[in-house]
Amino acid sequence: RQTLKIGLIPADGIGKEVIPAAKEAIVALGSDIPKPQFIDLAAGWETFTRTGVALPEETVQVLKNECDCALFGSVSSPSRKVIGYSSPIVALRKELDLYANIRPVLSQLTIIHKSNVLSITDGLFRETVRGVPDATGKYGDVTIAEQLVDSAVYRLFREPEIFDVMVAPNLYGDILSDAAAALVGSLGLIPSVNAGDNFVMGEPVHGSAPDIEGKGIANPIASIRSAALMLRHLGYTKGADRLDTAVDQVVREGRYLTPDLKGTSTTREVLDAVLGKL
Ligand code: NAD
Ligand code: K
Ligand code: MN
Repeated sequence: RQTLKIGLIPADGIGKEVIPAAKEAIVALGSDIPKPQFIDLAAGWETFTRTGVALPEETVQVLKNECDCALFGSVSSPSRKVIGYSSPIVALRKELDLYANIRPVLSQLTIIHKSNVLSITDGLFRETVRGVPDATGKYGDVTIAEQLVDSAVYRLFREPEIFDVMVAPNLYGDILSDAAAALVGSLGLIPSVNAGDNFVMGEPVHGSAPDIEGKGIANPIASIRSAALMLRHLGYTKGADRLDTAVDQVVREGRYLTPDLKGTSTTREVLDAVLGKL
């Protein structure tokens, strides 16, 4: 591959601030990845108010036919029912067959040394996960355990080290991953990828953060890490490692942190610190 075509869908709110930051970090990787070519694509609440559709057909077609991968920011979905509106991120996951949303929550402190899989007892979901391993309850060196969702939140806060990997249906995973983000310091740190067999889309776990929108203080790290996850998924390990290492160094040094991590730096300053490490 000579070029890497990356669809950029910042969507709403701080998505417009953190996705451009991730773009700069990708550009800084130079020859460690194929030459990136970015394609700006529309989606979200603002797009809906402007055009009447939250996910324009053009966005879907360009992603399907022209892009190797994509980065999605965050949508400001209204809490009330708005006729004609439905969440574009949910629609995109369906359109691109991105059946898994993978959300690694790492803390600089916990050493992971054993694999557990949490399965919520949701009938089909549970049985499907249970159906994967052999009769010994093992799959390779993965041991499968179960925990009900309410007590899972309780145990996640009391003894987070007992969990290595949690698999859960959308709603439970969504709640547990925001809770896990609090444990490690901030939602602004946590990346995800929406992955299928044919496409991958990086996306910070957080939303459009209307409370800090436009202030230039959104933490760009979740988006930079989402770019790293996306690159790793495509096999560009060196580029992904460089992004992760640069971010780790900046967080560990603690000199340039946004207010969600009790720092006083701006998005730009944190990004510049990361670019400096790259
Ligand atoms: P949120 O994730 O936007 O914000 C929760 C809190 O975390 C806020 O205090 C916010 O300031 C803080 N925060 C989040 N990201 C941050 C960052 N990068 N840097 C610093 N602080 C950060 O959740 P919310 O307030 O419940 O939702 C706001 C909007 O986002 C809603 O319209 C919701 O529908 C939407 N949303 C979209 C997605 C998505 O696009 N997949 C995900 C979650 C929420
Ligand atoms: K998001
Ligand atoms: Mn969420």
